[in-house]
Amino acid sequence: MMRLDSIVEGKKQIGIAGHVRPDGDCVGSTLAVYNYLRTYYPQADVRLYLEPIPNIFRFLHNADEIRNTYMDSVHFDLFIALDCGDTGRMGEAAKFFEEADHTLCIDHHISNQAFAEFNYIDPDASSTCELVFELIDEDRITKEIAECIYTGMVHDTGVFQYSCTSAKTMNIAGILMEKGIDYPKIVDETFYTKTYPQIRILGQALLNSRLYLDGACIVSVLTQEEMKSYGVLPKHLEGIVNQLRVTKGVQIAVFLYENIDHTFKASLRVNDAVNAAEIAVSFGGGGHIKAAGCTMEGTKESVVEQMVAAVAAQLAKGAEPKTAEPEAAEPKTAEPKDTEPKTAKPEAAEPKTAEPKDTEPKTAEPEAAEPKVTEPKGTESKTVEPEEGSKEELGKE
Ligand SMILES: [Mn+2]
Repeated sequence: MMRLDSIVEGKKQIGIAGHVRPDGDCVGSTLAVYNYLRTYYPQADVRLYLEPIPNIFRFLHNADEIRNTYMDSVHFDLFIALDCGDTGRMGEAAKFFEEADHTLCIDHHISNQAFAEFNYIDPDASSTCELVFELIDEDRITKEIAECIYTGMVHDTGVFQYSCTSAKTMNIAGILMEKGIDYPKIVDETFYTKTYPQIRILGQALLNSRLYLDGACIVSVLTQEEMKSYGVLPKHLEGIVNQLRVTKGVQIAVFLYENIDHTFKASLRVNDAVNAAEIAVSFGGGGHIKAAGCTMEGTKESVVEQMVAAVAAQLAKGAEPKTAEPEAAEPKTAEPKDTEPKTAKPEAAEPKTAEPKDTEPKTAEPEAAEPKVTEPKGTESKTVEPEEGSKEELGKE
């Protein structure tokens, strides 16, 4: 069994990075490792590189030590990539990783090709934070480290709601709670609370939504002009796609926003036996089965048309009888899965839901400590998923 200690031992110059547009799991996992190394390896020079993090995560211990520039001329004897499916996701920090003597990757993206020297990758894990927990000794997890890990788990599971949440996830959360963390505060202040502009842009995005493919697909697009008029940035749009996803009858939700260069960033979430990652990959993106993302070019109308066509093709594929599958409920793309049955949904076509990783799943829920259940009423149980590779922003500020 891999241990972080055995890899770190003897290293003097250690670098850490997560993915661009850091989300809760990215910030939580990188800071958990950073704080662990600063606590137990004080003699090492440890540097954590991330793009500016959402303000909601600034309460995490040592968040003020995160470096946002990449000019250091140091050579790392170990560089650790967290929550990145590939080196490209590391952005500017990729150069440090590529030049390092030794590399370690800890990740849960299904698309991860084990690009480091040491790899600890489990697509069935709820979050990269859950994997960080597994790599370190439970007794060495301080309250500060526990806060980081718990925050990431909360974000990638949608507060333990998405189907990526396993019994193991809950057990780990329980252990972290016993470390003295203020868990209701973490959930409320980092996940549910939204600023007024965020609430208003969410409303606009919902008003802009349209159903396609007989109601199986919902798409909403926000333009730069709209974002400017509400005073919001891309990082403030977190959670919108998850709200679209709970529309009754919808199998796949797509949220697009226009970038400054007029390309469109798409976030996908699926409820049924279709693979969001396959759709995203066809546009050069990536992610998880249940949550994925990509960047598209074209006019607003044209990107919607291309996306709907890709969704239609994926839905048609999902409808084909699988070859030789005896099992009923098996979605073709089921994930590799682990042992436990994640969500036991009775329905046939239900894929278990792997989660998306990245991007982001926050849902807009207002309440605080409550266990909220965002169930779309009715029919099926859905699993919400988190995101994809695009995790984008979480954002509240
Ligand atoms: Mn993640």
